[in-house]
Amino acid sequence: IPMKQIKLRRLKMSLTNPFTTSFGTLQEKEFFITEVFDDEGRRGFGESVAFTSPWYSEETVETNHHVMKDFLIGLLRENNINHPNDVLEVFKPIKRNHMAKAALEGAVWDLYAKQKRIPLAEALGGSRQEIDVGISIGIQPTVDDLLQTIDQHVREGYKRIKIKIKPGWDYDVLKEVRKHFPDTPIMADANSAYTLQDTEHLKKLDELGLMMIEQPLAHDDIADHAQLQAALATPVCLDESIHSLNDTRKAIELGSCKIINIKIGRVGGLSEAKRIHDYCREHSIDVWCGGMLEAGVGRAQNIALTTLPQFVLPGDTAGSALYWKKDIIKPEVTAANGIIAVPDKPGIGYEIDDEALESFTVSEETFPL
Ligand code: OSB
Ligand code: MG
Repeated sequence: IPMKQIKLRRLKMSLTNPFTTSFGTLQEKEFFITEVFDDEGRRGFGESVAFTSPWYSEETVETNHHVMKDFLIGLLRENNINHPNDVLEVFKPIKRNHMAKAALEGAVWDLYAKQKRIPLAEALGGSRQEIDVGISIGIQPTVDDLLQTIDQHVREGYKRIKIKIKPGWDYDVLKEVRKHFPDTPIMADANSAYTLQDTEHLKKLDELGLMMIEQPLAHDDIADHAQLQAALATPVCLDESIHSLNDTRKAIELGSCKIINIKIGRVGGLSEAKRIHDYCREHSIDVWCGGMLEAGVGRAQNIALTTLPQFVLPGDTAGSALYWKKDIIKPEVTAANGIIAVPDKPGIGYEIDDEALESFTVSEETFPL
């Protein structure tokens, strides 16, 4: 893949609503937009998804910057990339730092698809023209606020509602939600807020008919989740615990979960995400595409990935307007009745809004490739 230079652009964007999980509240998003250029003026874009604090995983905006600048870009420069799948191999000497790797790999995928003049979805092997999406609702100040927020999004047509939970904001809240929304597909995400000692308490959730409970136990655990899943009727979905195809295989073999949330950044890029998808398809494990409060580039990648056939459950990639006053892509992502139309233009399929991109840019650096 001919590539001549790469730009790392640091952006700062304010969320329209603060987003609260069991690990903290996010109000501002700082991240990198990566941009690879070829000789013919084509530009491939990627996005880093780590937050400023290592709350979700150990990566941060700063570690993404350090690892891209001091290690990964050099590997891209020194090695031949014939296909975007090669990037994963070329980055192998560097351990983990999956979000940093995915930020660069995504830009290579976009450029590759643009050079081939095909949509990213097609380059990945996906065929859906529409995808179903749900919405993730952060922890709210009161149960009334939560019920009102849910009501609004149910009326907008989102296909399932995900509710963030933590000790003290779980069973009673969800029971109230279920009472008001008896037929709505509802799930809960704990972001690692519990331990096996909470098993009896979590078993109470079984009566609420949740689609799944996401990442109830430690971020670095697979074994305890198997014990918990054996005790629960509610399917366990793993998010934070799954970093690779290997983690996926072990979790499935141990019975640690029945569903997997695939996030491109968490697993080191689109190629690994696709491998995880393929493995889950062979093993009849349902998957869905998670979110990291992405701006438009990350959102577009999530949409392209979700066109693969085993993404049978609605993902977290809601419309741009739920996150940003203004997004960095044209048109912005919109979901009508919980359905997003997959773009048919080359690459990520959305234009970059260069003016918006510029307005959110805090700093930028260019490196030869
Ligand atoms: O656990 O899926 C998560 C947001 C930030 C960090 C972790 C998570 C989330 C979400 C929202 O649930 C995803 C989104 O709407 O992009
Ligand atoms: Mg999660």
